[in-house]
Amino acid sequence: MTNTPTPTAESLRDKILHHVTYSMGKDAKHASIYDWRMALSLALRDRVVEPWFAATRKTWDQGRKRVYYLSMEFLSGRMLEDAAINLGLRATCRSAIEGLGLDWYEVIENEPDAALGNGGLGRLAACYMESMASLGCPGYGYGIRYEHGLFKQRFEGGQQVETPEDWLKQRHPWEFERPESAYEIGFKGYVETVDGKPHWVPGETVLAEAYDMPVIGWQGKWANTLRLWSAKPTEMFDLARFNHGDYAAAAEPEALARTLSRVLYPDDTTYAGKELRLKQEYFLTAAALQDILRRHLAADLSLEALPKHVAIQMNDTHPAIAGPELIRLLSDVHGMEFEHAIETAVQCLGYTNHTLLPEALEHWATYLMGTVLPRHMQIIEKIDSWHRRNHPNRPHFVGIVKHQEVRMGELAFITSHKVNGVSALHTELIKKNLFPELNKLHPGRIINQTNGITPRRWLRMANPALSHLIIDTIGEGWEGDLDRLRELEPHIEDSAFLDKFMAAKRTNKEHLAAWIAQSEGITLNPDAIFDIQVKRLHEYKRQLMNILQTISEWHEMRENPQADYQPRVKIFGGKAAPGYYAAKQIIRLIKDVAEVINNDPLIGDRLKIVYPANYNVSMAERLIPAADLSEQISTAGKEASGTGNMKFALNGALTIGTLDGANVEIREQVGAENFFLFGLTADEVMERRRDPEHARHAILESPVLQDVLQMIAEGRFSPDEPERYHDLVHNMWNSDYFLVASDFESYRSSQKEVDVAFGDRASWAKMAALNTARMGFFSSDRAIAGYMRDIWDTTSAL
Ligand code: F58
Repeated sequence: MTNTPTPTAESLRDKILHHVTYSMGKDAKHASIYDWRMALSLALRDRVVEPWFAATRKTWDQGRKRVYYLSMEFLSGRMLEDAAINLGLRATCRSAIEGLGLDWYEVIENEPDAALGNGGLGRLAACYMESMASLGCPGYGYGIRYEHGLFKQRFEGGQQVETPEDWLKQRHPWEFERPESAYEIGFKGYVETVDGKPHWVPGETVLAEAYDMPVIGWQGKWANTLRLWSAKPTEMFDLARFNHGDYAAAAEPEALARTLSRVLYPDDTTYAGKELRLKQEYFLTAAALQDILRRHLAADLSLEALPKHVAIQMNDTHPAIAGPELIRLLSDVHGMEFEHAIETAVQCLGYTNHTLLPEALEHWATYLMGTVLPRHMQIIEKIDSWHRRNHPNRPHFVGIVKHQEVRMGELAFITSHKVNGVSALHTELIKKNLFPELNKLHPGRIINQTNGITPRRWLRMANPALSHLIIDTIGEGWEGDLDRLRELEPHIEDSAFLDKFMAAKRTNKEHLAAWIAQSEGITLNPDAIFDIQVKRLHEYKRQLMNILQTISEWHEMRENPQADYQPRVKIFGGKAAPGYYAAKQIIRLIKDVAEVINNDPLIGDRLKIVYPANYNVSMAERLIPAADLSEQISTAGKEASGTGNMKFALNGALTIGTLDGANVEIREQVGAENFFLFGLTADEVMERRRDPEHARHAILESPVLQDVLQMIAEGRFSPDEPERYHDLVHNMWNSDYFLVASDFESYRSSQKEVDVAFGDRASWAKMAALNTARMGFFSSDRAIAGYMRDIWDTTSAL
C-alpha cells in the first residue's frame, strides 16, 4: 500500500538525526535518550501516515461500513517497538539506533506505558484495535485522553502506596491534536418544549477536543484511528473577573472542564456511583456519537442508512448511555420518529459484557441521572415502556428502571442487537444467571466471542527468543495466521527442537532473573520453576490461596529439610484498588511472608517469593515469556474470561487452573494432559455455598491449612504486630466467600503434581511446546473476525 521505499538502517538513521535536529531542536551531541526515543518515534510515525491516509481513502471510496469501538479504557502500553514490528522495521531500527552509538533497550525502555486502563478490559480494547488494523476492518476506537492513567504502585513497609501517573509530562509522539474536531457536550439544565417537541437546554457545557493516534496493523497494510477526547472549557477564563484581580474565580470554568478528563477511575472491581464517573461516560459517548453522525452526514448518507454504514460496540456498560444519546440525536435533533429512532439505534449497537460480579454492575440513581442528563432520563423511561409494550409477557421485575435506579446492563441489552460474553462459560452464565428473562424475550441476541490477544505484541515482540525458534522451524507468517503454530507439532518429537525450545525459555528466565536481581536485590535460581501470578488483586482471583499454599510448602521444607524439593520461585504482580482493604491486606501478607521465607537460611534458593512493584503492560512483557507455570486459580464462575491465561500458554507456560472463564477452552485446545486442573466447578461452587459452614468444614478437613492459618494468626509473618492478620484469618474461618478453603487441598495436590512433572525435563518440554503449538485459537484476529461476522456484519477491506 505504501509507495515509500523500505528504509535501510542508514536512511533511517538520517531520518532520526533529522528529527533530533528539527523536531526536538537538539544538537546530536547533546541529545538525551528521551530526544533519541522521540526522534525514532517520529521517524516511524512518518512511515505510518501514508498507509493511514490510504486506509481512510479506501474506506470512503468504497463506501465501507465503519466500526466504532467505544471504551472508557485503552491499556496500550508502549507503542514504539510495536509499531516497528508491524512495519517490519524492528531490525532496521535497532541497527540505526546502534549505529548512532546508542543502546536499543535503553531507547525502547525510555517510553512510558500508556496506562489508560485498569486491567483486562482495557488491555482487550488495545489488542482489538491492533487486530482490527491487522485484518483491515475499517474502524475507530473512541476513548478519553486521561491526563493521569492508572496510579503507580510502590511498597512501603510491605504496603501498597499509590502515586499519580504522569504520562503526558513528556510529549506524546504518536498523537495528533485536532483542535478543529471539537464538540460541545452538555450536562444538567432542563428540558423545554419547542414547537411541540422536547428540547434539552444544558446548564453546563464543556468542549471535547480530539487527539488522534494511528494504529498500524501487522505488516503495515492498514491503519485505523484511536481518537481520544480531552475536555476543554467552552469559554476561556472570565476576562472581566481576571482584570478585577479575581484570578481564581476567573479560572473556574477551565478548572471545571479539565477535571473531566483528568483521571482514570482506578477501581477495577466495584462500580463507583460517582457523578464525575457518569459525566466522564457521557462525555466520551456524546463526543463519539456527534463525530460518527457528522462523518456519516458529511458523506451525504441518510440517517435511515445508518445501520448499513455504522456499527458501534460498547465495551461493557460504561458507554451504555450511547443508546439514549443516539436516540436523542436521531429524534430530538434530526427529527426521526421516536420508535424508529430506537429501532435504528438497536441495529447499530452491540454490547460486550465483561463481568457477572454484582458489585461491578453499573446502576445509577434516577435522581442523579435525571439531574446530570435530564433528557436522557426521559428517554430511558420511554425505551423501557416501548420494550414493555412490545413484550407484554415481560415479568414485572424485569426492566431498565427499578427501585429508583437505572440498570445499565438492562439498558445496554435492550438497546443492542447483539450482546456478547467473552468466553463460552461466561456466555452461558450470562444467559442463565444475569439476563435469563431478557434472554427468553430475545432468543439469539446473546452470543459468545471468546477473548483473544495479539500475537504480535505477546509473542513476536515480547519473546524474541521463542519467536526466532518458531521462524527457524516453520518460517514467517504465523504472526498473522496463528493457527499455523500447529505446524510445530511434528517437531515436538524431535529432541533437538525441544532443547531449543527450553533454551529459549532459559534465556528469558535469565533475563528476568537479572532484572529482578537489579530491581529487587533478590537472586533467583534459573533452574527453579518460575511460577507466576500477575493480574489485578482481587479476592476472587485468589492470590490468597497461592500464598497460603506457599506457606504450606515452606512449612513442609522446614519440618523435613533433608527431603528432595523442586526449587520454586513464586512471582506475584498486580495492583489493588486504592480503597479495597481486603486486597491490600493480601498484598501485605505476601510481602510479609516473602520477607520471612526469603531470609530463612534453612531454605536457601529452594523457595523464593518476589513481588515487584507497579505491574503494568511492559512488566507483563518481561515476566510472561519467562514463566514455567501460569496461575489461573479464580473461583469457578467468577473470572469472565481472563486474557493473561492466554498470554502465558502461548509463551509455553503450563497452566495450573480452575474450570473458569477461558481456562476451559484453553484446556480443550492444549489438551487436558498438558494442563494442571483442580478445584470445584461453577455448579459445585454454587452448591457448596449452600452450606453456611463450608469454610469451617474445609479447614477442619485440612490439617495443613489449619497449621498455615495458625501461623498467620500467631504473627509468624508479622512479629512486630502479631494481630495484623486476625481479620483475614477470621474471615477465612467464618465467611470465605471465594472458597479458598474448599479448593485448598485440591490446589495443593495439583501443585505437587507440578513438582513431579517438572522433574522430568523432557516430558515438561513437550507439554510446554504443545501449549505454544495449540494456542492459535486465542489470537485476537480470530476474535475480531468473529465480531465482524456475527455482530458488525462487515468484511475486510484488504
Ligand atoms: C475483565 N474485566 C474480566 N473490568 O475480569 C476478565 O475476566 C476479562 O478477561 C477481561 O475483562 C476482558 O474481557 C475488567 O477488566 C474492569 O477493569 C472494569 C473497569 C471499570 C469498573 C468495572 C470493572
